[in-house]
Parts: sequence; C-alpha cells; structure tokens
Amino acid sequence: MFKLCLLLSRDLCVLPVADVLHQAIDGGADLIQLREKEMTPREFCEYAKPLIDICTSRNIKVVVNDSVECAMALNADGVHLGQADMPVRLARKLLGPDKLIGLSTHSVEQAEDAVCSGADYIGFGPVFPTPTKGYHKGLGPEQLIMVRAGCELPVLAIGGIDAENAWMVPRFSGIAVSSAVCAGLEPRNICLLLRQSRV
Ligand code: TZP
Ligand code: MG
Repeated sequence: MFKLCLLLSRDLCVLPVADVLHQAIDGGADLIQLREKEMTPREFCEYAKPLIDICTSRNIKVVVNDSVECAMALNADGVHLGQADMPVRLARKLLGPDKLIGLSTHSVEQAEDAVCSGADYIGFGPVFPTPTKGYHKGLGPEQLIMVRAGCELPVLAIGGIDAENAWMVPRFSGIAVSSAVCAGLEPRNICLLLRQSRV
C-alpha cells in the first residue's frame, strides 16, 4: 500500500511547512499525516486547511493525527489513531467506509489485535530510538517479521527511521518518517533516498 508516509509537524520543520510538504511529495511521499500535538483545534483547522488542499491538488492522501472531528470537518482522507484515541470501530462509524483509518501499534500483540479493528493500515514502532516521541529504545526492525506473521494489514514501520537505516526495515513494510524529513534542508532528496530503500 503506502511506501513512504511523512508525519508533517510544523515545529520540526527548518523550511516553511508548505515547502517541506511539496518537496516531500516531489521526492515520493505517498501518504501525509498532519501531526500537531500542541495546537488547539481552532489553530489546527486554520493551519491544516491549505496543507490538505495541497495534498488534494497533488492527488496525495492526507490523514489527521488523533482527531476524528478535525479529519471530518476538514474533509481529510482519514485519521491516524493511537491506542488511547477513539476506538477504530467508532471512528469508522463516523467516517464511513471510504475514509482511511490508521492505527498505531507498539507490540506484536497490538498489531494482531488491529486485524479485527477495521483499521486500513497499522503503524508499528518505535522501530529505532527516537527523540521525536521520547523513545530511548527501539523494538528493532526484526520485530516486523513477527508483525507480518500475525497481521495481514499494510504496515508502516515508524520511529527513528532515516536515510541511513531505512534499508534495515523489511521491504514488505512501508516506512513513516518525521524528523529526518521535516528537519532536513533538502526534504525532497531525503525522500528520494528513503524511497530507494523501498524498491
Ligand atoms: N510513533 C512512534 S515513533 C514516532 C511516532 C509518532 C515518532 C516518529 O518520528 P521520527 O522523527 O521519524 O522518529
Ligand atoms: Mg495519536
């Protein structure tokens, strides 16, 4: 399904956020997640609208992190939920069958449980340590083999992935990346390198 998801977070970006988005799409990002933990819903809606418009005009799917309400109001392509967010089953009721719902998982057991949840894809991680979410230890890319054995959903490996270590993530999995792209001076080139790891 998706090979390279960008978790776009404004505060991590060195370049203007819309430039990062355009460059990431140029470089092969095929799913965008708008991830803002500090904005109020009001701020988020104002901020996200032009970014969603960019994704729509470039024919790239865009999901909102955490908030089903904002995803619906902004007519995003879907939502990405964590284990503590609204259950996927209920989000599906609100969003309907055609919207994308992603679910974060952090263990093989959670990945197995996701199969019955109605999620369209799972994130699995942190694969490597990452300061972005304060994880000092990664689960290791080899865990993805176990995930694949127990979960038929498309998987996006996440956590500490960059252009140097992306090759360690098994090819059946896509990758989801935030700081390596957002904080780069050349987001397009970084995405091109990350995509090369998925062929
Ligand atoms: N979930 C697990 S790790 C992570 C999230 C949101 C952070 C990913 O960011 P980075 O900068 O690519 O490690
Ligand atoms: Mg979340």
